[in-house]
Amino acid sequence: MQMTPLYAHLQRAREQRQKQLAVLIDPDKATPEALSRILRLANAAGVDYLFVGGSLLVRGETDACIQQIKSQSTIPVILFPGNHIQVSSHADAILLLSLISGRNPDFLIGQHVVAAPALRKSGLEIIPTAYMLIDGGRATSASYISNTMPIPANKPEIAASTAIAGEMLGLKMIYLEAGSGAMHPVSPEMIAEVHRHTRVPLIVGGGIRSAKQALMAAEAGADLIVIGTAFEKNPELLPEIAAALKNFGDKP
Ligand code: 1GP
Repeated sequence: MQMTPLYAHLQRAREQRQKQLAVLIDPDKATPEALSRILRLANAAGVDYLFVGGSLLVRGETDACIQQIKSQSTIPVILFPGNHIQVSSHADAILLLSLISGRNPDFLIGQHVVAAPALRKSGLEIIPTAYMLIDGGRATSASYISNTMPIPANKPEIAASTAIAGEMLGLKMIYLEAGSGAMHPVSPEMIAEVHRHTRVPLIVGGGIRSAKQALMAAEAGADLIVIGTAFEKNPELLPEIAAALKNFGDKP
């Protein structure tokens, strides 16, 4: 199997039980000033990745947002697209998300077909990702826009079977998503069940607001934690959560 740079890095981190942090930047919400502040904190804290995207971009300024990031940071930028138009060759990589928790063909393969020629030309590193929406206690943009039903939070066995199927289909990462601003993050029980049954790097995000919640997800088997809303509301949380994940292996 040919290894691509960022994916190889993600796999190595998993093998070495290092926990990584991605900051999610929504180009619609991040003003240039707010973005500069987050980037200063992310650079200082040694954040591993910046995810850029959202379920619905009203202003659609992904390119400008990434150009600003690239002028102020060397942290790799990974596109986390809500749809096929959110492709920017200024990024380093893209999570090619197949929404395998849902049964909407457009988000399983349709958007991918439309984006494929541009993706091939873009030079972006493509990371095929099994994207799974998990019920986080309230309706989310991702669920509404994709017109799909999330997996019930108390059904870890459904999440595990879905993740196994995704891995068998050749997807290279699994992303358990409670939805941006979720009331409840994905439970440690569900993360542990998915982790037990799969080998590819495991991303967990949605509703994580504290170092304690980030560590619980990491302890349960998440390799990469994604946080957006909490840092938008309180950027000062960033150094604390980043440090907690970096020191994960130091605990007795
Ligand atoms: C959403 O997983 C991400 O796609 C992050 O969610 O905004 O709730 O941190 P939050």
